[in-house]
Amino acid sequence: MGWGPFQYGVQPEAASAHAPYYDALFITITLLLLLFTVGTVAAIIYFVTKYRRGTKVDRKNVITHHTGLELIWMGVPLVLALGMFAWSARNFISVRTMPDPAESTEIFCIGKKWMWHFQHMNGVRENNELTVVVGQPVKITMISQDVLHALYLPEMRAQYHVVPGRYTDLQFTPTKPGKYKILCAMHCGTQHSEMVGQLYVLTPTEYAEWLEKGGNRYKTKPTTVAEAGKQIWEEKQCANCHTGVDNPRAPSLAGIFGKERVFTDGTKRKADRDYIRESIKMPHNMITKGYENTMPVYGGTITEPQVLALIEYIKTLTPSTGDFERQDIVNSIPGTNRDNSNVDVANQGQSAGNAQFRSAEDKR
Ligand code: HEC
Ligand SMILES: [Cu+2]
Repeated sequence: MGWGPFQYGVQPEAASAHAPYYDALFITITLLLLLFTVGTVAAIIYFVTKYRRGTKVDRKNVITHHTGLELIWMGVPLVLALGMFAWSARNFISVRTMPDPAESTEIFCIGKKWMWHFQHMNGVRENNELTVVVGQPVKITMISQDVLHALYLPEMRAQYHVVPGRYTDLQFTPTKPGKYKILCAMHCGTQHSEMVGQLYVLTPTEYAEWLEKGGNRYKTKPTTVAEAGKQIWEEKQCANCHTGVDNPRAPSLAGIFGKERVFTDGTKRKADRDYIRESIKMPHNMITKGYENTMPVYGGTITEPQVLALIEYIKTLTPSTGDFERQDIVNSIPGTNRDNSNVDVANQGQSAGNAQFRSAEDKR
């Protein structure tokens, strides 16, 4: 859909109960602004032309005061401004009033550099993805694990700060099934623009199916070990960082099997099964040259059969695989097109401060 600021059309799609109210107010204020801007500029141009030096116009009887006119130009904007205030306040109160817990789905959200974790009350967890049912009010309780973030769901017209050390909340009622954007609206660090995800609004039947699969949209019946590995790869969101080619977040794993890997301390090791296993379970033991220890430690959260399957899948990777949907989203946001062929070493250096933070956090 076009380029840069025009990619969304004039407004993102309106897909929540609140969205039409938001849009009505937004469009009214924009039109009023346009009206005043055009009116003022037109009057300026008219008078500047008419009374410019050298024109033959009547300059006698200059008006110094006109009570009626002054009342109009103070009164009309005052009424309009108060009207906008009252209307905005009403919208604000309605969007900030949380739904009745008995009639809504409650979800927890944790923001961290640079990911969104969601947890449903039934225990289903999602990373950079959130699945909800159409028509059902959703209340999200949010907190940040590090810096200020802001959960932004443009199609829901919902946005609120995610603050470290304090719970905040946000509500919306999705009205149209579909796949929408999750963004971070607070500049939170070097990879802020990649703190993105997808919001899935499902019909009740689709949602039931999704729940049946344990809240996993990827699970089909795998036939080979490598296919099982692909599912774990998708579930664990390895492709958030590992894409087909080396990028600032992580090295590509395509074709690394059997190759010699070089680490930051200058040592080398052949990428055999044991190496890949250790790299997944204890990634901080060996840090690939050019990277930081920012990979999550999967040690306790991944089983041996899963690791074996992942190894088989990694063997099948090529530069054009392992690049999942998320990549499209990242690339569709202006300014975040990652030219992977052109890894910027300076950019990698910038995350040095976080590396320390991350490693502390991963030891939890
Ligand atoms: C938050 C980003 C991130 C995620 C998610 C992530 N990794 Fe990594 N991974 C890295 C980084 C950065 C490195 C390089 C530094 C290092 O060696 O620890 C790396 C290195 C590796 C290596 C060693 C690569 C080499 O260069 O020799 C393997 C294998 C690997 N990851 C597998 C995985 C698998 C499998 C998953 C999913 C279960 C995964 N990673 C998830 C960031 C990530
Ligand atoms: Cu953020």
